[in-house]
Amino acid sequence: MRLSNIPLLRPWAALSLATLIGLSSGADTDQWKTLKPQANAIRELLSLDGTWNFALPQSREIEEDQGWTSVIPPKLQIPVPASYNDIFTDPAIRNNVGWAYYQRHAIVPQTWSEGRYYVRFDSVTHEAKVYVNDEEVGGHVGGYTPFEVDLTDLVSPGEQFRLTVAVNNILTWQTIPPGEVVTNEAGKLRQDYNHDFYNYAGIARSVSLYSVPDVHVSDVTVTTENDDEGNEGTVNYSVETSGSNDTQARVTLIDEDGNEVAEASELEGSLNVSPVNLWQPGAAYLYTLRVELLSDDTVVDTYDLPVGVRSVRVEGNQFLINGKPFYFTGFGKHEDSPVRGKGYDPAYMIHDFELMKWMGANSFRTSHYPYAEEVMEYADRHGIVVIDEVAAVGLNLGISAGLRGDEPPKTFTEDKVNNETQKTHAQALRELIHRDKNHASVVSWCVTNEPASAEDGAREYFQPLVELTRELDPTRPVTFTNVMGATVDKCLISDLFDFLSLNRYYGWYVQTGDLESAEVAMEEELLQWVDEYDKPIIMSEYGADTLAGLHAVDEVLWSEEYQTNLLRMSHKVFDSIDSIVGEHVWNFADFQTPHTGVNRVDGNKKGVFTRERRPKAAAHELKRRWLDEGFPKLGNGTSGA
Ligand code: GCB
Repeated sequence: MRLSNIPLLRPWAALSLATLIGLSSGADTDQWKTLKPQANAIRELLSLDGTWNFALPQSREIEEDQGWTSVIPPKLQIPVPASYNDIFTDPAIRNNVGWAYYQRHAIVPQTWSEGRYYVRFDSVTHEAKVYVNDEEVGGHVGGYTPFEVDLTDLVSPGEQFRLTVAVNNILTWQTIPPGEVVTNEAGKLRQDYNHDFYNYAGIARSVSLYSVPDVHVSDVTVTTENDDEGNEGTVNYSVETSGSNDTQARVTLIDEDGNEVAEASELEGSLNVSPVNLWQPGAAYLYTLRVELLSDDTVVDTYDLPVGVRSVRVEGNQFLINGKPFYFTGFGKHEDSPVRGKGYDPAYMIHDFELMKWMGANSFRTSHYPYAEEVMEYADRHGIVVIDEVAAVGLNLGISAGLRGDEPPKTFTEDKVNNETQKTHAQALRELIHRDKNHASVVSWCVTNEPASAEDGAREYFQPLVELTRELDPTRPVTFTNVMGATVDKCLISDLFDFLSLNRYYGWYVQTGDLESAEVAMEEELLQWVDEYDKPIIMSEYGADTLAGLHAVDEVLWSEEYQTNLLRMSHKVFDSIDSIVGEHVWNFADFQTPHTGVNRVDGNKKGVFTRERRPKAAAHELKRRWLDEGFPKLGNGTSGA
């Protein structure tokens, strides 16, 4: 589906799960089914990151403009990976609505004459069309998950080719996340959307060329089981190959010291390890699952997958990791930094993890979209727990209408969030789970952030998506974040989920400036959820906008003291309620937002760090709390980080 073609609308309310699953995958091709490339004795991997040429189209219609059929001059050059919006000084680029072109030349090495080779995009936001010389060879819809194009029959080894990527940043009611393009009073296109982060666009993650042999590993899926003590562990695995089902294989599990601890010779099976080193929060242990494909005892392909053995389940009002109650400390985050926008940056990534470790944060939510694969790998390696969220944010017209004091329009209607949106949403879930299914750090899927869950149509929209999520991965608990106002008596979907995630702004958007009243109101509401559901509750967002450096003796909004006091007040309430199993402060760092709201001053300032990652007073408050040995909620074997 192209973003630029708004599909015909059909009544969607009668959609059943069977219908949904009976639909095609929602993508035109299976270019999204890409296993992360790696270099080893058999496979090669070349980065195409660096400086590309860049241009906006002369006209709005990509078919008319056909910018890819010519060489884009190096007048404007752009770093990959990065969002394009903040790189240049020209407002036409920053505020572009529609297509933009990236181009570079590349060569498939002469030595890759055997086997197949691909170009892989870790993400292009939000839609990509890929051209090799003058020909369109592939594309992808969805700004936060990878895709690849098989180049084998398109370019010869040793041949230089022109690689052009047309990038579209348009959001419609049928994209995830949704949005709407309007023509403003001055006759210009403007992208509107209902989420509170800037619509950064571009080639935000790495691009690579990679080679594989003809018969190769095309996918690996693992699930793990273990007893709570770590005496016995099992790695269930299943390997897909480009060859036939009777491809010979050797599958080995290797421990961190390089010892083989289990071996099998089938493409699907279970490997037992006893005793097993468990993957634990704050104490990660990763085995390597090495898959080798054989032909007459010669290894023809090999792929290494890091595997953490751990179990996750919800029991009563507890969230258990390896059978022990886990209490989440940490944040809702964003991929956001100055100049790069949403571009992947390893320095910011590792620094963020180090700051979280410094203050005892053991977890985060990938609010509000899948993060770079490197982030997930780092979380696996360092024992950080992740709630993995799909980019389904802004399925709620009530929030911004509420802020303007308008009567909220309906969200789930034929001309807004409809059955086509649901199809895109289902595909986004497929792509997220396909990409992240093997990460030990991922303990839950979050299928949406703050939808209009109290509105008619919410249940019909979400029930099939929750069922699809469970079908795609029966091993991880499923959640969504509930918006303030969709209270226990009004929310139509909370019973569908394994645990509750509540975003609450007591003391900020309500009871503003009055923390005493906020405490009473928050406790009262949380106890209603506890009474209604015997489920764990994570406080998935709470916080206050804070201008770093603004200090006050009294309770002054936007001051560092107010943010600290609001967190303290919230923690007092959380500590008094058993079912609260986690606290994710909104947000880790200040981040950029659309420039269309008067309630944001150069972005959202609810970070406990500034956008440049300098701590506000709240960071020290959280550090004191989360690393305090007497912290009432940690214990039971869970650790800070
Ligand atoms: C929310 C949203 C988040 C916003 C935040 C805020 O509930 O989930 O995306 O940034 O509130 O600061 O208003």
